[in-house]
Amino acid sequence: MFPHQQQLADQFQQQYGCPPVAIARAPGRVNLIGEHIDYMGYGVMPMAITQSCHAAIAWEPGRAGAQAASGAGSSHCQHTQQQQVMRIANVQQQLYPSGQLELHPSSQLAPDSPGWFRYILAAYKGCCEFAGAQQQPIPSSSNILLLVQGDVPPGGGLSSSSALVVAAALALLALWGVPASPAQVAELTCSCERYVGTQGGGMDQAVSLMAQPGVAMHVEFNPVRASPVCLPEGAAFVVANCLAASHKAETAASRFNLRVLECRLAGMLLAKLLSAHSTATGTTGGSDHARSSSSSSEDSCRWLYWRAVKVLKAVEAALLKFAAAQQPPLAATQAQAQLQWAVEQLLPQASYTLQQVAELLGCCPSELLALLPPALQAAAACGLALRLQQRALHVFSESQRVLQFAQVCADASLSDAAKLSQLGSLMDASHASCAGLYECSCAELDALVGAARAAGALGARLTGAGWGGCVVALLPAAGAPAFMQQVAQQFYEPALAAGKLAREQLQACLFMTVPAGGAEVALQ
Ligand code: ADP
Ligand code: NG1
Ligand code: MG
Repeated sequence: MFPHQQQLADQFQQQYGCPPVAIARAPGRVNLIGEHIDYMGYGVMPMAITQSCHAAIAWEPGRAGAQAASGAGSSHCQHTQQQQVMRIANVQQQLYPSGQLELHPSSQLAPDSPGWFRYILAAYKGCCEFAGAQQQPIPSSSNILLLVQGDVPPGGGLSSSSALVVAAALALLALWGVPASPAQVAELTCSCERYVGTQGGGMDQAVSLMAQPGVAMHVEFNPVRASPVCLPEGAAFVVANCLAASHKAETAASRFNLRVLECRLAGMLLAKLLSAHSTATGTTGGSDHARSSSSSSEDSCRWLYWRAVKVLKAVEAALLKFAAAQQPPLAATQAQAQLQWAVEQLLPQASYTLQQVAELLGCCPSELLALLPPALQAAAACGLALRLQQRALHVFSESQRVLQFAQVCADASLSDAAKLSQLGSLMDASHASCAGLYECSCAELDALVGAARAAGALGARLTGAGWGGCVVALLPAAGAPAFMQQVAQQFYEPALAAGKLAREQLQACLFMTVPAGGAEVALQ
């Protein structure tokens, strides 16, 4: 039995007058390093936290027993009688009002629905798609009852949203009796959370599902997988909330999606420019036309066709080849320096307009937009300056830092103290890159990172998407209590004195965390 399970079962009984069939628990996460690179195909290094979201579920009694609509060949639920609905309530009724959702895979949220229902609807749609693809029947003749309870701070960069989506999806699949592996649920919830708006990369859902207690997880993608990384003895991680909330999905044209767009366009442009360059110099071979007749050496560059580029990871190998082929040969031999050099050569402007990107790609803006999903089209429609070089430089360097972080953790020749110090430096460098190149920090986060370093952190950085939310700081375990006291005094006392924070909220804003286990489902 996991914490809150019995309590939630009792609350469910009280709310709906029947017991739940299943209760799912999905944890939030803190990302140690690897920010804004999952959606560009690169691995990241999060760990689960104990704060979780729980979803208790049952069929509503009193209607004919659930019948299996055939999901075979179709992901659509069938409705023979009345419209099937899901009745939804939250233990925190004041914050998250109750209501109901009409259940149909193509249903839209009614305008007066509570905002948090977007995540439940997304989970439902994702589960319908998954069951349909698996030719699994979706029972649809009874209404569904759902009760949610969660203690992951919302808008804090600790993935309260994905904890909710994962818990809801696990509960639904359990109710329907549709089997799915953690990796399958990770893929389906990553895709379906995009219905809410943000075009994320899958880190949050994957670690929530696949985390193991006591270790960080190196999460990689395509296909999604997670391997444990042992952290050095004596490492302590403290999470601190900067008190500015970061709600990434508020608008379709969010800051988050603008970053995804910038990275996607940087990848397309790098592929196009590399193709042009290689045609001229013969270094990588092939234009972006007539691929079907290409020779075998050109075959290896087939993915360079710019229209097909979705992630910067796909461009990295060609960039390295480009840098290595320059005359005179580069002095810097390190992959990271070569990458940086190549990006600076190929994307020299401080910023680009969509029109300029389209011109460089040899198409018109509308043709370019047509290649993007609607959420990225909406981001492009804002007409903001596109800082392609800076975003690409962040992604390439941050992905290297993730690998270095894993290498330091695994290096048996290093003492634990040396490991801690090197990990701290990598975390500091990550924050500098997020703040400078990626511009996803904010004044409050920078002040808190500063306060953490002044209080003895070996490294500190924003965690999650940024623009508010939390900082994660690395400390030698023995120093953690004094650190927390000093940060509380320096950062939170002024907020307490000004009445911006109640003393009982402090514990949720500043806490030490250890790697927790992943999601679980209890059938009642
Ligand atoms: P983050 O994932 O960083 O916490 P998001 O902006 O992505 O921030 O998600 C926060 C949103 O998730 C909230 O505004 C709310 O709609 C939803 N949410 C989070 N926790 C809960 C909860 N316990 N109950 C209901 N909705 C929740
Ligand atoms: P948070 O901070 O939990 O919203 C988001 C994305 C991640 C990742 C990080 C930045 C979603 C659901 N989550 O996390 O995939 O891109 O930002 O590293 O979109
Ligand atoms: Mg989120």
